[in-house]
Amino acid sequence: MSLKSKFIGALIGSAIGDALGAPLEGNSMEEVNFGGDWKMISGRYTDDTEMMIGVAESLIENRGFNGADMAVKFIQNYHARRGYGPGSKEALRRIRGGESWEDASGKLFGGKGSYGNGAAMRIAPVGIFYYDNADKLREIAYKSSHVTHSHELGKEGAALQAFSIALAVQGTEKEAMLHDLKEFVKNVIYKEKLRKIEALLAEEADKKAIVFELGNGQEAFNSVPTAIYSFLRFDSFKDAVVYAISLGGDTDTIGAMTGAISGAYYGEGAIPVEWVERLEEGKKGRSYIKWLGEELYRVKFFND
Ligand code: AR6
Ligand code: MG
Repeated sequence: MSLKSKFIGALIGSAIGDALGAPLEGNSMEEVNFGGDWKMISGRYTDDTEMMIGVAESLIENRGFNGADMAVKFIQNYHARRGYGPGSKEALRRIRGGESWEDASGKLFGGKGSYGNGAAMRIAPVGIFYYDNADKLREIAYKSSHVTHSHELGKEGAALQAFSIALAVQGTEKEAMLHDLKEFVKNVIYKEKLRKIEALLAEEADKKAIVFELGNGQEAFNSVPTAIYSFLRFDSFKDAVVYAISLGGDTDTIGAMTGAISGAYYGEGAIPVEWVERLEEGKKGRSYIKWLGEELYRVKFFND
């Protein structure tokens, strides 16, 4: 499968998971009770995709990372109705008010910074653009997180999600992926979650156990591991994303993360057409998101 199809698959996959999960956000696992075929209800994406678009635009325009510009992209693209987390909203408000992108995020949550999943949910462009350089990927994952999320756990969650996408682009065998992720990750909370993923895969655990052990919440450490698990457990884009959303909780974001890894692994062609066709179109809709994937590919390999 072509690398280009993987680049596009990661971005479209992320948006699809977001739009599929969005109408169910905040429902418990029991409430997300679905039967038969999974339908995309409105096709509208949320803040996850709006911010992912900003990350991609900034990487393309700057041929790499530029924090001040990335902050500007987030602010320009911002629509309150997309449902931003309170931390991200506050960081962007501060930057718009004149604080530097280096300083703003550190003021949140009593000076601890956010460990919400908002940095990891938008990281797909970093995962594909730096898929062949783990050190650079970590550096840019941390820096791009820092615009809104300065807590170590928020940054490490974004780096872990980005590296999962990178391994998926590389076509790493699923059996080898957990090993590589464990080697990569630095924080003990994530190390422990990866150990749990391994144990849960071995025992084909039920959904209750997954939610209990891995989480389905708005914190990066309660969502990134769940997305990795959902990807690893199934053999198709569709099954992985439907499963991730069926766990309830932060469905749009865990859907987006699972969709990004799965899209990078299986490629654009593996994403159900009926979902892609339902994804919103318009100025920054599905055609634009696909174009961003093509541009990231062009900038990376042809540098023009
Ligand atoms: N201390 C306590 N709670 C925290 C901390 C902290 N240091 N950091 C985060 N939280 P936020 P996001 C909790 O607000 O990550 C949207 O629906 C706190 O409850 O930075 O950008 C997206 O689609 C906080 O409100 O937002 C995502 O699903 C929450 O984590 C979701 O929101 C999220 O952190 C996350 O967006
Ligand atoms: Mg959202």
